[in-house]
Amino acid sequence: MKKCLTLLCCLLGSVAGIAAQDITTLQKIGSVASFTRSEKGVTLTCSDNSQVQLTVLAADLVRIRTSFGKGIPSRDHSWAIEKTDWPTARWSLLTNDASISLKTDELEVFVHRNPLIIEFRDVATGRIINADEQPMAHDAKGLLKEMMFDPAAGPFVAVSKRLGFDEHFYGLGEKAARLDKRRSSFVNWNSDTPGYTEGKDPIYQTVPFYIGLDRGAAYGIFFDNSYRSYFDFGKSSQQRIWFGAEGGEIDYYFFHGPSIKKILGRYTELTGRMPLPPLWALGNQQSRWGYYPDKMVEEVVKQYRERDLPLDVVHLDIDYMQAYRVFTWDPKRFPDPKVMTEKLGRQGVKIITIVDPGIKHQPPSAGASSTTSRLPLELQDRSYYVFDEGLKNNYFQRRKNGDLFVPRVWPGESVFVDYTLPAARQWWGELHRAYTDFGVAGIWNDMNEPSDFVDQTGKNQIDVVSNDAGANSTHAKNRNVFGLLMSRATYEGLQKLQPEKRPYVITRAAYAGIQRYSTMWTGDTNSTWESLSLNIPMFTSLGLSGQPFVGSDVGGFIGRGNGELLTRSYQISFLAPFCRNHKVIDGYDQEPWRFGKHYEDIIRKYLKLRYQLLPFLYTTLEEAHRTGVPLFRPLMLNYQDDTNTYNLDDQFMVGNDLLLAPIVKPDVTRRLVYLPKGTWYDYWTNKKHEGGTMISVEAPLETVPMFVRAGAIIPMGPELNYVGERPMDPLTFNIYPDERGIASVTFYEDDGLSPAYKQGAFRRTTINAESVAGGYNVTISKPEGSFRPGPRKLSFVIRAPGRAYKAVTITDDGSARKVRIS
Ligand code: MIG
Repeated sequence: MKKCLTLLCCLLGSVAGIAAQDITTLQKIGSVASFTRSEKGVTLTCSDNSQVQLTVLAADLVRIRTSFGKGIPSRDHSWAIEKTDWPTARWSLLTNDASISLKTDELEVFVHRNPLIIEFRDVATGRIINADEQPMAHDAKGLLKEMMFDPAAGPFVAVSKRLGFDEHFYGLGEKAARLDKRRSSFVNWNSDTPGYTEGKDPIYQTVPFYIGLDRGAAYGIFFDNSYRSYFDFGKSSQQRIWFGAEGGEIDYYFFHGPSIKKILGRYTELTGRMPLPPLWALGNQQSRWGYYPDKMVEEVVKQYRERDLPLDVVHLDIDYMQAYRVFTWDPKRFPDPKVMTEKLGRQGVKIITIVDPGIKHQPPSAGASSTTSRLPLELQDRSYYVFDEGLKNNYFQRRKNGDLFVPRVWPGESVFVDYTLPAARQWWGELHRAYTDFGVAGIWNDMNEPSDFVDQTGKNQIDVVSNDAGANSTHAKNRNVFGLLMSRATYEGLQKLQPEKRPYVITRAAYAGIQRYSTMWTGDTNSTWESLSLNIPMFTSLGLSGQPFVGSDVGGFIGRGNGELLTRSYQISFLAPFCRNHKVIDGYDQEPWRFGKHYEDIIRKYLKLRYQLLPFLYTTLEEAHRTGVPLFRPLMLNYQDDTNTYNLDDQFMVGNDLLLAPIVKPDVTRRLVYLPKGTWYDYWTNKKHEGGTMISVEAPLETVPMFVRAGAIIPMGPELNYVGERPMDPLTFNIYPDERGIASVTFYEDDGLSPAYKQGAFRRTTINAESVAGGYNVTISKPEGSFRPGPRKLSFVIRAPGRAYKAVTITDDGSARKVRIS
């Protein structure tokens, strides 16, 4: 039997390229010979001269760093980490001949000396939360050389953990996979994978962070290693899960829960949180590979306005550039971009331009040189300022032998910037003047895996060296952080060019920590039901990996969709942070009206609802910014004790209060919906349902099953066709009382545009409703923060079935108020 399994693994391995590694054959770390104690932890020295450093960063956060056969290097650098200065947390040390134990107020790290096995125990319950299944190991003999991208960058390092019989796994960033990652395995190697389907792995991003959930208690592990990495959550073994990488250190952070929300809070404290994007970024967005010339963009906007469809943003794909030269405009297609953005601006529409990392490789012809982005066509062909400047300043990536690295991307032969160089990042950031000067509102970073048409595996880049904060390391280490650093350069550039505005960046590739700089979308999906069904598990998994601002091409990118697919797609994305319809250049058109009025009318209903829900969405997004808990949630995040939710990934929640059960199959107009314990209101009918069970719900094409948690108050604004069309007035508070007749909300607002919210220019208002004497008393507390929205009307509506209550409207003057509804 065992033989069969091994054989099967080998067969699978040759296809998947991963299961074949048998990490049990790797050389295990020696036993603990001695240790030293420091203020923040201990360093173990092992019988084979390896060292392990255990550092207490907080009561619920411990870092494990291991170096095989030598001492821990003094260099300690990561592009992912934001916070390094942790105040010393209380911890104690207990040692004897057999073990060394570090104990914080929450977590005990218990180290068996021989063999060296690390266990994490919950101090409150004494339970082992997580334990090594075998000692940490490395490939001292080069057994895995064959499968490594760059054997010279190795050796392979691996950590092996015991697999719980009923343990579930979540997170791991962007994977074309289901919510619960149990019994599957993954590779992280940022890759351009157009038309990916479920199971395709890796795809664009690397976030080596996961959450384990065992018997209701969660922990987190962030393996901060940017080499090609592997996570096997019990696919190749029933006893063990393991993670490893093709080089670098074992360097991981262990987060103690037991609450997942708490873990996300810590993880995003460590790797940074999402700054608030401009409010208009929550508006509806429309894109198309091939929106040119300017007249076509204007026509799209005209159609949106004439058809009364809300729209905030149009994206310009690669065709706006002059022969794919980044930071230029094609003067024939877009003769006057500033006039265009102003014209669209008057209709409430903003422009976002795509920016690829590939800079056209174009040595200047004799005599020609310029530093403007708007040379006439003939002159740009002779001299391209971006190439000239980058070359002169030595900002471009080079091979080990000193040659420029020349990949092939959209401009043909190209060069890439070494974004690990601070000066190069700054230069790249400032180049965005070519857009901000013309009124462009945000930047879309594509192709930053980085994609290379010569070879998508990265082999063509194997000897490309990046400065890497002085380490001068090769592609094996830097590929997975390329997108992160490009986005960072973009974000910091926009911040510098327009300090009064919040930057808005979208990226395809990323590494952990990306949320500090950029939002993301899930790349080149298909216009198929299969692809659509991945939306929910992918958005929720990204949220569980620190990335709250996510979305997918509405309607799907590649292939021909239809009205039903597009409509169902909007019924998910109208509540995703990033709501953008996008289509490949040679695909059938899929703007909301393309399949006829019937579908267009339904889509309009959802887009209008999204805009009305902006106060609710923004409040929930601010929570993500402040706490790391995402807007778009799997049910298990809100109901961690409910095992029914552990692999439920065709439903989602927005914040704590809205629950949706979309249709992701054709020709289906009814479905089962799981409602967790508590009372739920059908959003469309106000009908009440008792939760803790499955219900069967009608879902004709015009209706996505949508429920509100009893106890919630959902703030909604007026109908809008774009953000800022008119003030958020009136604000309507829809009250959904729970069994005790109580409901509440803490509502957030700010100017939606500037970074002033960081200095307290926001308003946070708590509203409580309580059933008293046949009516409701509503208390509006005195708002927090210095933002003054100006006078507006507040309406309070009780959404309970049965007896009709009269809505009450007051004029808000920012003071504490009491309202009676009878
Ligand atoms: O090689 O810019 O994912 O959204 O439309 C394809 C053209 C390059 C891939 C992106 C897609 C975009 C397309 N790009």
